[in-house]
Parts: sequence; C-alpha cells; structure tokens
Amino acid sequence: MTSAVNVSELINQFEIAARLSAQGRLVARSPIHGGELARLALSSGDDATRAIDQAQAAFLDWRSVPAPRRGELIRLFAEELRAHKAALGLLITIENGKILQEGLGEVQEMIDICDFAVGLSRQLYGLTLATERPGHRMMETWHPLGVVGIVSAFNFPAAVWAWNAAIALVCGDALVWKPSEKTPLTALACQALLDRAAARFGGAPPGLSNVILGGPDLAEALADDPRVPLVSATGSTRMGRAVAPRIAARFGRAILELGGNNGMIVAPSADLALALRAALFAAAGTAGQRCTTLRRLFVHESIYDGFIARLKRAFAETVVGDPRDAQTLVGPLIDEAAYAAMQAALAEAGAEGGQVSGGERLHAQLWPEAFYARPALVETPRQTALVRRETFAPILYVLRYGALDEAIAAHNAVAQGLSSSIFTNDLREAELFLSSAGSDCGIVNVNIGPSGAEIGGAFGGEKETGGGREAGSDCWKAYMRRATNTINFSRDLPLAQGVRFDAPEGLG
Ligand code: UN1
Repeated sequence: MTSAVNVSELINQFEIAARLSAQGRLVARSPIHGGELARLALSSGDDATRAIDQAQAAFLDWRSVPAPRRGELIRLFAEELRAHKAALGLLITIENGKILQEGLGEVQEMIDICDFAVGLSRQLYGLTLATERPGHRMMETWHPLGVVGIVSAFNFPAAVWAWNAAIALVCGDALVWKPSEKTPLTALACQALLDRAAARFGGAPPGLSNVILGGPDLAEALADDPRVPLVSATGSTRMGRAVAPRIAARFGRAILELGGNNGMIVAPSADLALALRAALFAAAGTAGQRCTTLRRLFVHESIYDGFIARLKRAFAETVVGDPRDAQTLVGPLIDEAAYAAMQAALAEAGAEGGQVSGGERLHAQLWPEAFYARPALVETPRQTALVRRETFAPILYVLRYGALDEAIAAHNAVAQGLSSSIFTNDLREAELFLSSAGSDCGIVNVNIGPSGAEIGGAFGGEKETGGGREAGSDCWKAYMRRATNTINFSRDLPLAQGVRFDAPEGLG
C-alpha cells in the first residue's frame, strides 16, 4: 500500500537542513512507519534565555511599527503559506500522521488566521468612554504586550502556533515557540516560511520569532521568565497544571487550551444521516487526536439501536492506513504510548461492563514500529470514571438517554469543558442546549459535530480545559495591554466622585 517516507526533499524545500544535527538528541519520527526522519539538537536552558533576550530586543522595535504595517508581514506570510500549502501539508502528514486532507486543512487554517489578522491589523480599536468630569475625555488605548511564549502540541503542530503567532505579531508582540518534541520539523518549516516573509517585508527586527526545541524544561523556562508577559499553552491538563501555577506565581498571563472530553447528544428529531457522518468524523477523524474529538455520544433510547448499529458499521468500514493514500480516513496514532493508553482504556471499559467493538491494532506486519488502530466504539451503561477521563485516542463511549435534562446533566458532569454539540430539529431542545442551563462548554454547536471549528470564533473552553480563548473574535485583546487614558482640556481640576480637596491659599 505504501511507498517509502522520504522527507529529505521537504527538508530541502524549507531550507531547514542547517538545523539538523547527526548527533542531535531530538529524534524526529514519522508515525506512518515509526522510523526516524532526522535528528536535531535539543535547545538548552541557555538557548531559551537567549531566545527570550532576542525576542525582547525585537519587541522594543516592533512595538513602534504601525499595526497595519505589521499586518503586511502577516499578509506576506500568508502568501508563503499559499505557495507552500501542498509541501507543508505533506510534512504535517508525515510527522503527525493525520491524513493529507487534514494536513492541507491545517495549512488552510493557518492561511485563514493570517487573513483574519491582516484585517485585524487595522481594527485594534479602543473605546471612547463617557466621563463624569466636564472638559475631560476618557479613552482606551491598546498597546503591544511583549514577548509571547507559545507551547504547542503534536496534534495541531502548525495551526495552533499560527493562531497565536499571526495575532500576536499584528498586536506588536515578539514570539518564542516551543513546539511538541514530536513535531520539530513542522515547526522549523513554519519558522522558515515566516523568515522568508520577513526577508521580503524588509525591516522586521531580527529575533522577532524564535523556535526552541525540547521538552517540558523549556516550557517551564517560558513560564518562569518575567520578560514573557503571556504564555499561550496548548496540551494536556497535566501540562497545564505544571505551567499555570508558575506563570501565576509571577503574575504573568496565560492562555490555556488543555484537555477536552467532548460530547454530542442525538435527539429523536435529529437528521440521523447528518448525525452519523458528524459522529464518524468527530470521533474517528485525526485518529481521535484532536482536543475537540468526540468522546461521548448520548443517543435517545427511541433511536438508539438503529443509530448505533449504523455507526458501528461505519467504524468497522472506515479505511485505516497510510495517511497519504486518498482513500484513507484514519491514519496512525502518534506513537506506541498513545496505542498503549488506548488499549488500557479499552481493557478497563470491558472490565467494567462496556461492550467494545473495534480498537484492534492494524498493519502491524507491514509496519511493526507504527501504531494503527481501528476506531473503537464502547457501549457503556454508565458514565464511569474512565468515560469522564480524556484518553487521546479514537474511542467513542456511547450512552443511552431518556430525558434531555438528564442527558445535559450527564454531558456536563465531566471535568473538561471544551466543545459540545446537539443534533436535533426541535427548536426548544436546540435553544435549551445553547442556553445558560445547557452545555457548559466554550464551544456549543447545533447539528454540527464538536470538532473542526473555523478560526473566526474564539476557541477554548471552561473548567479543566483551562479557560483560555484564542484565534478569532476579540481574542486579540489577550495579546495586548489596555491603558485607560483621561485627558483634561479644561482650566479646572474637578476630582472624580465629586471629591473636594481644596488646595491651600496661594498654591497655583
Ligand atoms: C486542537 O485539537 O488542539 O476545532 C485544535 C478543531 C480545529 C482545531 C483543534 N480547528 O478541531
């Protein structure tokens, strides 16, 4: 089925060969076959400090460049992304294992956020506010914040960085990026394209965007450094628990986008053909490795049997294989640890009375070091601790419900609060789910699955998902600092709240 995975052409195309090092301790692998793609040097703590130094120096220049001009850099970056969409999409597929359609989709998501950021570069509005004092004016000014630290995960190795980078750069900030150790080549390729855009732009300060490669110690270096006023971190709740208190200890700001345990309710009036396709894409797509992946499905008892039978068939027939092949819908898991976690969860599900279908390893003969698995569907009588935990793999837990109130309560009875959806054609049900008494997530959809959000909205969620919001809407405000300005153009000095404080005779 497969041809060899050859990454050297892409390494040449992105001109990142200089960053490779035969003796390097960071090994880039492809989950397609599990083998090594390249070796790179790990960044040290000193490298992290140097990157922050450079970014800080660049920030001092960049903050004074007019925002629409900063937008021009991002416009040029989007041109580079458009020109290299096929190559970058393929590199993402090779390094992450998501199918090529999704690799290309990830690059499109980068282009979309760049376009959004270019428009935004002329719209960093502040308000003019009503002042209680005569002869005064009060307004808000938004200023660049400083160095933004970005910690990103393997599952969206390019797009999540771009959400942060494109917005932060038009806001006048500089960047230090610590990508996942599992996807260093994609990170270097992204940085190379931004460097090309900067060369064409002319006059971008050196060190405006930096990549440091390595493990959690580098994320902690960003978390601890007071010269990094904002750290945007995407990954597991465990990672968030490690970095968030360190950022808070120095009163830094954090945008946290952590675990999800996303649900979908399928109500009796739902368009079941749509619900079926949505559930399949959201649960099995990206091999279940999105933060927004569908993990819990609540199906009304009146339609349960027929719907679940069809869904099981869809899971069983989904083509799992080389993510570069056009007919493949599900690629490999990122690594053996992900496969082991999936198998452990399925064993636990079976032991506690769940009915497991699928989940078995595939293509082990062909690629003994790669980990392909059939997406699993688990019919479970109860929402156990296992179901309430996020296992980052294609496992869909299915539960039967009778009353919508109960389904909503069960839906919300998890620690995470990222994304959610309901399939219904009943207006009352849809509006209840969207209301304050409905889903408690940051993303709440009707007749659309929980995954695959577009960039125009704010992305993120509540509770253990971390509360951060990134990408569109007004998320840019997190990347700037707000100053409230009051200007007196009168010849008096009235005090707010009518306070009288009469100066001694003869003063002024
Ligand atoms: C993630 O999984 O970290 O909504 C991000 C989605 C994508 C982004 C997912 N646009 O599924």
